[in-house]
Amino acid sequence: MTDQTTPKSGLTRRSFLKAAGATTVATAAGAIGFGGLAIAEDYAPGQPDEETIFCGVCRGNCSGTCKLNLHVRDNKIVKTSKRPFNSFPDGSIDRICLRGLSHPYNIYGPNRVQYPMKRVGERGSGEWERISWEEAIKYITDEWKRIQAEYGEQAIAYTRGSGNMGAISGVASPMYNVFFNKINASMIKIARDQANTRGINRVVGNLGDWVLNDPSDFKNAKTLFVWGANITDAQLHDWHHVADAQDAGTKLVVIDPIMTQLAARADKWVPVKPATDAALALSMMYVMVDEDAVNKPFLRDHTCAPFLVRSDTGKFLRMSDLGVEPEVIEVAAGQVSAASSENKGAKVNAAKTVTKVLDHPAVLDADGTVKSLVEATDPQLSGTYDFNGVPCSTAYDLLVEDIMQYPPEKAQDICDVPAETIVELAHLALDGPCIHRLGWGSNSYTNGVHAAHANITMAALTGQIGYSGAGTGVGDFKACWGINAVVKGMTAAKYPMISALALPEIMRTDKWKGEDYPIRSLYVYAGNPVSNQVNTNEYVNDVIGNMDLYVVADYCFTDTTKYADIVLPAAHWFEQQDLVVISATQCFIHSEKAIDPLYESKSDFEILKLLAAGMGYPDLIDLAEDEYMSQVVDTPSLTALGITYEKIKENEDMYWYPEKPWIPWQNASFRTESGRMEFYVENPTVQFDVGQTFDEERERLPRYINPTEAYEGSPTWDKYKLILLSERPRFRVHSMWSDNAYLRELDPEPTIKMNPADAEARGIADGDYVEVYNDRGHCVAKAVYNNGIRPGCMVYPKSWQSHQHKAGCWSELLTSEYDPVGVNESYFDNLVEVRVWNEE
Ligand SMILES: Nc1nc2c(c(=O)[nH]1)N[C@H]1C(S)=C(S)[C@@H](COP(=O)(O)OP(=O)(O)OC[C@H]3O[C@@H](n4cnc5c(=O)[nH]c(N)nc54)[C@H](O)[C@@H]3O)O[C@H]1N2
Ligand SMILES: Nc1nc2c(c(=O)[nH]1)N[C@H]1C(S)=C(S)[C@@H](COP(=O)(O)OP(=O)(O)OC[C@H]3O[C@@H](n4cnc5c(=O)[nH]c(N)nc54)[C@H](O)[C@@H]3O)O[C@H]1N2
Ligand code: SF4
Ligand SMILES: [Mo]
Repeated sequence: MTDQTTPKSGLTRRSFLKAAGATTVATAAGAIGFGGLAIAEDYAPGQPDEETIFCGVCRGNCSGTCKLNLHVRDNKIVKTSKRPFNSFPDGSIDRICLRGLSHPYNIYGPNRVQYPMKRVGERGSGEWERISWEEAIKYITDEWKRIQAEYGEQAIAYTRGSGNMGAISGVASPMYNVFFNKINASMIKIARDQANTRGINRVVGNLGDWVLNDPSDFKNAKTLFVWGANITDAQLHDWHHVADAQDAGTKLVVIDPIMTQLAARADKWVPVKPATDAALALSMMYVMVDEDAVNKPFLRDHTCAPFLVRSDTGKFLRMSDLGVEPEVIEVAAGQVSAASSENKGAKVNAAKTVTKVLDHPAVLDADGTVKSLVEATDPQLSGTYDFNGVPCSTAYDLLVEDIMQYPPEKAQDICDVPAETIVELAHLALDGPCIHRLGWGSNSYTNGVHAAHANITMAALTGQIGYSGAGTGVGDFKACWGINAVVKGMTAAKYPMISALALPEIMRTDKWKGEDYPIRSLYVYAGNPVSNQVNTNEYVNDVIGNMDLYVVADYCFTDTTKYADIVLPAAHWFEQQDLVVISATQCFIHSEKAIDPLYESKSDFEILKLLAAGMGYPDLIDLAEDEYMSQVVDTPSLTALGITYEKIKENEDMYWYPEKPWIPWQNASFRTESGRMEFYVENPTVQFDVGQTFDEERERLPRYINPTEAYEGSPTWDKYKLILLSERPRFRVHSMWSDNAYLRELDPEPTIKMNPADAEARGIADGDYVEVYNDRGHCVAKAVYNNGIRPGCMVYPKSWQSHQHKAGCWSELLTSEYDPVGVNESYFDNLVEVRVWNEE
């Protein structure tokens, strides 16, 4: 048996290649990998007969899903290069980034998990022994059987990260549900990227999670507002659309507390105080209302503005309240998008027609009488009505009452944006068409739902939504609709999904929502929760620490594999075929298998089959990959669009929609009950049920509320005075590429960006190693002076692995508090302090 430990230090490419020669002698398995890299180094073009090129899709969570040429020589991937999209013959989305170019290192580098391993040292020590696949599967499934017999079937849980956008082995794969539903395991759902979705979808309805005009439409906007997104780095693949728009005359306004590279390119940069976007948007709306510049016809015809609201229940006054029987009609069920908050996984579209009860809202007509919305000729935006002693106001009046609390002079103090700037922004937003592109800035605080709610409400006031150049939304991923996620052998899940945010408490108490609910094993794939979830120490101690068996399937070593009892070697993306159904390109894309899985790795699809057999279901997953994918794609709705699995394979990529670019909410047709923008939320619901309570009244309209920690005067303000933000670095996608030595030459070590004033006040010089700390943990990194960071904030490029820090890790510092409605991890809602690091 051979021992293998996590590589401790990054190597430069030169030293790596030198070392490679020595290592090839030492391990036979290593020889395959290092040989590949040596060829990458020696590769000279001009020998086409020796090279085969495969079509690959780069499919991590940057969401770019760029098509890549995989150049294979002698059964090794020696190079990657960009590959044209057939759906866009103008070449407009052909692209590749440094990460895409450096895949060979991820595939052949020393960080690859090569064979199944069982932990021999302490959890977290990174010491394992090599075992065979048979031993690994037997060990896991014997333990699972024991655990289920002892604690109940729910005690086995599984969770996915965002590591692979594929539908066969990735996060959009229905195959995990085929297996884990069969054994009635609990699904733990990651809790991220959903607060702004909640805030938006509760106003416009659900058309998928991240819905906005295709970025190629940016150029049709007069102004592009970017709120808390760092497109040059985090949507590198979309940056060219922004640059094209600027060339075409679109004004770029970036609202971000820090001078990002995007902000540096903007016509206007608005360094808003963190977590105050809702107040800024409400104040812009104040200006619009105050100047009587709102789009009244749009408000009347396409929003809930004229609906009367009962002051006693907070609900709309309905015609049934006035004694009119509701109408009952049959309607065709809408399609459901592939991109959902369920981890970017696939959703199902089951029923063909549904029965709808139409209890129309009551409105005030021009003649002063109350009528059904469908009968009134000119529903009034303002007015009151006395319903048997219950005062009712229009939804618009209630919104305006809220908005009137935020005159620019007051918002200026909250947001630290000058009142004149707020007025200027309001005027720009009125002078449409405008696109408001929201990122995950405001989403990362416990008040994030309201920031998005406020922003989409602004679109109700301007009417700029649903046509070319006009829209508001997140719009990073795109939904490919119409897929089917129920494949052969899949049974319904027995237990509801559990939010990852509820897991620590469940593990501490063995209870969920007051009932006994012990969990003893977690299977993690395509994710690195120790690095990417909040509050690492809580996760490691309470979640992993209370597990009997923690299994991680990954293709490389990570902070999470370090704590695994069993590590399973997954195949890299290019060692298997897959199908992409969620993508920034809005294309279905097929990724070919270019080489066989290296070492003893297996695709997750194959791993699932082994696990199923081990649990007594050898025939559960009995179709070939292609047959399952045909079940996913060959649905009536996609066939009607001319999209079939066979055609996707033939064309490599197919745009999912008949027209380009796709623009959501066309003809102001929304997916709410009324078909209108319901900025007044009659029935607020939570993103995820964790047995929580929430304040319904607060959720009805967009409000500005304090975040949990990241504000002056918060409960921890006496001890900690710096807000800790993170950014997605262009050198990694989350933790992926962390140990890629090619990229480490450009970006060698963890850093923290500080405003010099904050640094000097603490005696910190540019380049000092500093310790960032709070009550939850600490982290050591190199301080980098940066005048573009808002004083009072610090920013770290995220997801360095713990072995790359001198001590600690960034996620240790992050709060696990969450808003009961958004149930979202709040990555930026943290206060910290910083001091010079003293090695001892
Ligand atoms: N290279 C790379 N690309 C990625 C990823 C990656 O890891 N690496 N991850 C992908 C994933 S999963 C996601 S979810 C997306 C995220 O995409 P983005 O949201 O674009 O990513 P961030 O870098 O977090 O950018 C958030 C920005 O919000 C700003 N901000 C912080 N607080 C506030 C605030 O209160 N208000 C406003 N207006 N702005 C604020 C921050 O300064 C930062 O510039 O990126 C995707 N793309
Ligand atoms: N501080 C801070 N933390 C954050 C955020 C933040 O803004 N700030 N953002 C959060 C957000 S929005 C997100 S989406 C998360 C992302 O968090 P994660 O989903 O954990 O992201 P990755 O680090 O990309 O982890 C993916 C893992 O999957 C592995 N992998 C890739 N392909 C495969 C495969 O085919 N099979 C298997 N078995 N494994 C594979 C990769 O090697 C990698 O280890 O991070 C969150 N964490
Ligand atoms: S990492 Fe993202 S932007 Fe870069 S090549 Fe891959 S998909 Fe494209
Ligand atoms: Mo994300």
